[in-house]
Amino acid sequence: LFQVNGHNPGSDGQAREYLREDLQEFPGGEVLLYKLDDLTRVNPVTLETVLRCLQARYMADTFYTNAGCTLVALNPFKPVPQLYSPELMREYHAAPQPQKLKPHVFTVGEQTYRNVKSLIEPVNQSIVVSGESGAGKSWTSCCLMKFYAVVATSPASWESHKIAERIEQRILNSNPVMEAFGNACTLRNNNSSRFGKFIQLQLNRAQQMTGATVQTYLLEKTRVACQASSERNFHIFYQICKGASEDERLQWHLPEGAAFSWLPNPERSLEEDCFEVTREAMLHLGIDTPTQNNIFKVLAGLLHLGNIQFATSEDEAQPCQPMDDAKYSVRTAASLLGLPEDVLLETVQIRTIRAGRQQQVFRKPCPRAECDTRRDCLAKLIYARLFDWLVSVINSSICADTDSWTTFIGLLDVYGFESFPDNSLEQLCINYANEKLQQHFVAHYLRAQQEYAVEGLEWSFVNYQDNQSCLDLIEGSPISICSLIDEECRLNRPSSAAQLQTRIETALAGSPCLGHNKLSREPSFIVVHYAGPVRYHTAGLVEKNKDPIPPELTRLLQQSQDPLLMGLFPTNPKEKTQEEPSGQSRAPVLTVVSKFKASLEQLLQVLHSTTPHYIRCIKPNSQGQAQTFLQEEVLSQLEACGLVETIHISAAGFPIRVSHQNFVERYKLLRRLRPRTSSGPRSPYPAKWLPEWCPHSEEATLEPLIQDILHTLPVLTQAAAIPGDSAEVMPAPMHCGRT
Ligand code: AOV
Repeated sequence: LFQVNGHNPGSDGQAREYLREDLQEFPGGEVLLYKLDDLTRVNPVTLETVLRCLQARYMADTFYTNAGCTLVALNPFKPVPQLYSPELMREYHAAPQPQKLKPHVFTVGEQTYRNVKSLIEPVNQSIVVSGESGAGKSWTSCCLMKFYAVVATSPASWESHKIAERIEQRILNSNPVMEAFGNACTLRNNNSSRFGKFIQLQLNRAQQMTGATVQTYLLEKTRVACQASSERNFHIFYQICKGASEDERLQWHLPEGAAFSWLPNPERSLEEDCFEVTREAMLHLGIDTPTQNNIFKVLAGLLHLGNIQFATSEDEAQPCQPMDDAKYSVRTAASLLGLPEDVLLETVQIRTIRAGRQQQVFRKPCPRAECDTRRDCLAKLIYARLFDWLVSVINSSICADTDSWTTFIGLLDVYGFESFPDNSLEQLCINYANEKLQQHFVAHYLRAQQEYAVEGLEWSFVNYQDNQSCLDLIEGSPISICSLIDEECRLNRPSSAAQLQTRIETALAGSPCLGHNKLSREPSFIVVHYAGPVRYHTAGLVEKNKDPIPPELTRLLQQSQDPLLMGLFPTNPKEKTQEEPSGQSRAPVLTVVSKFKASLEQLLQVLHSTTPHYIRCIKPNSQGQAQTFLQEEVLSQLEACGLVETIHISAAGFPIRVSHQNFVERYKLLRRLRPRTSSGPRSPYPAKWLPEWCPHSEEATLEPLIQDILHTLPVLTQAAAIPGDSAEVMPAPMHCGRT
C-alpha cells in the first residue's frame, strides 16, 4: 500500500485542504464548479455539493466526471459525435497519461487496457457499468466495444481481411442483433435492453482483440405476450412488419396494416426499427438468408398466435373455442410454425394430466384464462429458446480459439436497481444482482481499510454500509427469501400470497433488512436494500418462480416440421428441459431464482478474478431531454448507488494496491538508471532522484528504492516516453484518487 510523504489522507480531512482554493467561489457561485474533473475534490463531499458540481458540469456540456475510482457518466440525451470520434479514441490511447485528459469513458477503457498488459497487474480486467434504465449503460458498453475495436486491433488485420470479416466488426455486429431481439421500447427508454449481459473481449499476447463471448441474464420473455400500456414488444417484431418486402409479407402473412394484439404502438417509428441493419449484422455473424427468413417466419407465427382469442365455453366439459375471426389466426400460426392446426389448438385448449401408478392420462379442457396462459407460454417458450440459440450462434461466430487469447476485458451491462409501485420476482432478481455487485464494489474498495490496519498504516476508518445482512436475507442459508420461495415451489402445495408473506416475515423476523410492513394492503414484504427499501408483492411470486412449462407444449413443438423449431426443440433433448413435475415425480425443480442465483455466482466468480473498474451512469431527467438536469431525480440515483460514500473512500483511500513481487518486477528497470553526468538536453530526470545508490542486491536496497520511486512516480511516467528506453519501460499504470 502506498503512502506518500508520511501523509495520511484519511486522518483528518487535511487531504482536501489544499484544494480549497479551487472552491473559493463555492458555495457562493458556481464559477469554478464545472471545472472540477474529480468529485473527490469537492469540499465538503455531500450529496448537495456533488449534485451541484454535476449539474454545473452538465450545463457546461461536460458529461463525464471522475469520482475517485469510479467514473460518473451523465446521459447527454443528444448526439455528441465529437466526443466519440475515432480520433479522440486514438488520442486517449496514445496519451502518456490519459488520466490527465478530460474524464471520459475512454480513460476507463484505456486504463483497463493498459492494466491488462501492465506488469503491475497482469490480470484480466472488468468494467462494471451500472445505472437505472435509460441512464446510458448499453451506450457506454457499446462505446467501449467501439473503442477496443479501434485501439486493440492490428492494422495488419485491417489490410488482410474485408471489413465484414474482421473479428472486431463481427463483435460490433452482435450489438444490433442482440438489440433487435432483446431490446424494446419502454416507458423509461425507447431502446431498453430487456436482459443483462456480460461480454468478455478476448486479447492475445500482443493485446489485440481476437474474439469475444457473450453471456446473457434473465431475458424478459413475458414481453413477447404481454406489454405494459404505452410500451412495445421486442424491436424485431416491428422491424419485420415495417421492413419486409412484398414477397416476404406474402410468405409470412403480414399484410400491410394488419393489426396484431402483441404488437402495440406500431405507429411509434423508432430508429431501432431498422430491419436492414439487423439482417446485415446477422449475415456477418454467419446467419445466412434462408435461416434468417426461417426465424422471421416463426416470429410472424408468434404474432398470429397472439391473435387467437378464445370464447368462454358454456360447458366446462367442452374446450373453449377460438372466436370466429381467430380461426384464421390459428390456421396461419400453425402453418408458420410448422404444426398441425388441430394439434396446436388442442394443446392450448386441453390440459393432460398423468396420475396414478400407471400414469394414466386424463384430459381436461382448460377455462378461457388458462387457454390464454398456455398460448402465451407457448410464445415465451419459443422466443426464449430462439434468443438463447441466437446468443450461442453469436458466440460461436465471435469466440476465439482457446489458444489464441490469454487475457480478457469483461464488460458488464446489467439492469440497475428497480423500485416500482408493484414489484415482483423480476425486481427481486434484479435488485439481488445489484446487491451482489454492490458487495463486490464494497469488497474491492472499502474493505481494503482492513488491510491498511494490517499493513500498519495510520488510518481513521471511514464508515460504509456493508450489505451482507441484506444478502443474507435474500440468499443466505439455511433460511432466506430465496430459499422460502423455492421451498414453496418444491412442495408444490397450494399456498396463498398472504401465507407466503407470513412465512417470510416469521422465519426472517430477526433480519435487520426486513422492513416493517405496517401499511400493507396487499400481501407483501419489504427488503431494505442498500439503495433504499423496496416492497415486493407476494401474489404470483411462487408461480413466477416455478415458471411452469406444461410438458404438452414442449411435446407439441417437438412435432414441428419447421427446420428452425426442429433444431430448437429436438425430440431427444440432451439437456433436460424445465417441465412441470408430473405426478409424484420428486426431481429437484430448477426454479427461476435458483437458476439466476447460480448464474450470478458464476459471474461474481469471474468478476472476482479480475481488476474491476466502475462506471455509474446517471440519467439527468426521465423525459430524455437534453440540457435538463432535474435535481430530485439525480439525487435519488446518487443515493441509490452510494456515490458519496464511494467518493469519501476514494478520496481518503489508497487506490493502488500492488504486491511486493509485482512492484519489484515493475520498477526493477530503475536499477539500470545511472546518475546523470552531464545535463544532456533530452533527459527529463531531475538529478535529485537519480539513484546514485543504484542497487546491486535487490533485497538489501529495496526499501530506499521504493521510497524513492514513490516520490517520483509522476516523473517515472514521463520516463516511459523517453526514446530508446521505451522498449523496456512500461507505461505507469493509471490511478485515481490519491497515491
Ligand atoms: P440503459 O442501457 O442504461 O437503459 P441506454 O444506453 O439504452 O440506457 O441509453 C438510453 C438512450 O440515451 C440511448 O438510446 C441514447 O439515445 C441516449 N444516450 C445514452 N448515452 C448517450 C451518450 N453518451 N451520448 C448520446 N446519447 C446517449 V436499459 O437498456 O433500459 O437499463 O434496460
